[in-house]
Amino acid sequence: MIVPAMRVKMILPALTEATSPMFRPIKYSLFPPLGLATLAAYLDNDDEVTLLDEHVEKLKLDDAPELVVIQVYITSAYRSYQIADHYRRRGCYVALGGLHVTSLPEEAAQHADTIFLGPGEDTWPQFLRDFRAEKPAARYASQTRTIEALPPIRRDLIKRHLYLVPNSIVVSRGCPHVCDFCYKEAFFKGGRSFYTQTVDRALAEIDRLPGRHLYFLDDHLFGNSRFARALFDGMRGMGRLWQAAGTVNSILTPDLVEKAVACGLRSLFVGFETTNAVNLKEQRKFQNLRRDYGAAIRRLHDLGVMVNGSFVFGMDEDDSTVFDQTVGWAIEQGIETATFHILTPYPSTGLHARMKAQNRILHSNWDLYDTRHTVFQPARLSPEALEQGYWRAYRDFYRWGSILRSACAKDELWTRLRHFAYAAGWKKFEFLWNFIIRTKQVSYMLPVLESILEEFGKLRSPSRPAVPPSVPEKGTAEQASCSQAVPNWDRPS
Ligand code: B12
Ligand code: SF4
Repeated sequence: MIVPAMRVKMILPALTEATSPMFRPIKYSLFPPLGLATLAAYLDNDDEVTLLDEHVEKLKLDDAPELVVIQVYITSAYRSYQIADHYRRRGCYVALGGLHVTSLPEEAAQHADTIFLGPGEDTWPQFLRDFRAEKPAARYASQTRTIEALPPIRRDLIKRHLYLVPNSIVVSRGCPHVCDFCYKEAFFKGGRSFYTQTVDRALAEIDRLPGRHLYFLDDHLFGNSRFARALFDGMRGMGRLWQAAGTVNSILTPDLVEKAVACGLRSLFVGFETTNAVNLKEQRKFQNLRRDYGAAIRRLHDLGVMVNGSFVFGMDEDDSTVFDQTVGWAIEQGIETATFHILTPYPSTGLHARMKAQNRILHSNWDLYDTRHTVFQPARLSPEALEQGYWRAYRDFYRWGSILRSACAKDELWTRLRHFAYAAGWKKFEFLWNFIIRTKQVSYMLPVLESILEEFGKLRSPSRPAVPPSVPEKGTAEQASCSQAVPNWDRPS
């Protein structure tokens, strides 16, 4: 049978803020749409495919491709549905997939011809076969979980010049842990929820990426330490500089971070989430977390790795003191950049079920499920106080005086200066980033980022004895990893 070539339009819609004509935060120009570029690899060579990311470009919606593919996040759900409805009215076939579709399939199905639940590596090729044979199903749910035979991602479709970090990469899916508030369990329901590429294929993918800088977007790159060690060994000598997310436990595991540093790790996103032991116990029975966290930070700093700490406000133990306490602690520890979040119960998570059972969900306006708005009734704070405290935390952490104090936690003058310049560069010059994005110059900033990462690696301080690795008790710091967070290094929210 001759299968006709198709016109396929793949869209990553943006949330409203990302398209604002007034001000565009740099975080929306960081990473390209990797998920859609992964799916595009399954299309035929003669299919005509376009990949559009509304975070960085204006969408033209006056065409009528045979197939429209939309990736739906919670914060872009309404926008996604609007685009989907538009194309369906034009007679196009619309496929919706992604995290929010998986969480709320019935809602998404009202706007699609076909919906996809879970990762797309097994269902998408199956759908394409069915679609070409003119018998597509209305719903596909992923069951076979593997990325071992992933075809090379269609990076040629990515407009690299529009991103600060065009070389984002994932070499695993999911995570071995099961935190209550995380999207992960819901998304991977019905199959494996943590799996990796083969080391050889991961190295080949890295090799295909131009330039030096990489950002691993894996939920937990260190989650399978055997895989991680082999990957880091293989990356030695490749001349890469890279950033990623990791857990406190993986930082404290003997020899793992050293191997990562030896092949170019220069900055790590660490999900501390809270410094309150009761909060953590409520989630996963944590103990002695302050000591472990401090040791993890010192260990990274001693190895020349910058820390982006992630914190979540609004857990049940949090009262009005949590903001000052957290910010004070982060400054004291000399954390370079911090990302704060308001606890957000995403639909289908354990946290959402608990909040719903307690009648604490305030509304279901998905636009506001962006970790900057309070969408549930906190236990010891009013919703307004939680939001105010969240914004104050950002202001306080990034005050000139705070940056200076935090930089002074470093031993040497030069490392202090570098800390100061790096933290200030992200947060104090947002107007400049806005200008750079608007004038489409963002890719010119990559060499600046690379040189900062490179220099910081050289600046590891030999004057202080290195913090020895230690494995914390099982169930202490391990679960505090990425949480609600997007692992970028500074996330001015
Ligand atoms: C990179 C990233 C970003 C980047 C860019 C997003 C991008 N370019 O894709 C930036 C910085 C812009 C960002 C911003 C935000 N993000 Co974000 N981000 C991520 C992160 C870390 C990685 C995404 C990724 O590339 N994954 C790798 C690829 C291969 O997987 P994938 O994209 O999921 O695609 C696969 C499947 O989903 C599926 N699939 C997806 N679409 C479709 C469509 C079809 C038809 C099919 C068949 C399959 C399919 O198949 C793909 C291949 O398996 C994820 C965490 C995560 N692990 O997903 C959070 C995550 C997606 N972000 C999240 C959030 C909350 C946000 C913010 C609201 C944070 C904030 N406070 O500002 C904003 C706003 C997002 C928005 N635009 O609406 C949440 C989303 C929760 C939810 N239920 O939607 C996540 C899950 C983080 C978390 N742990 O909670 N984010
Ligand atoms: S929050 Fe992080 S550590 Fe916990 S399950 Fe999710 S991805 Fe894993």
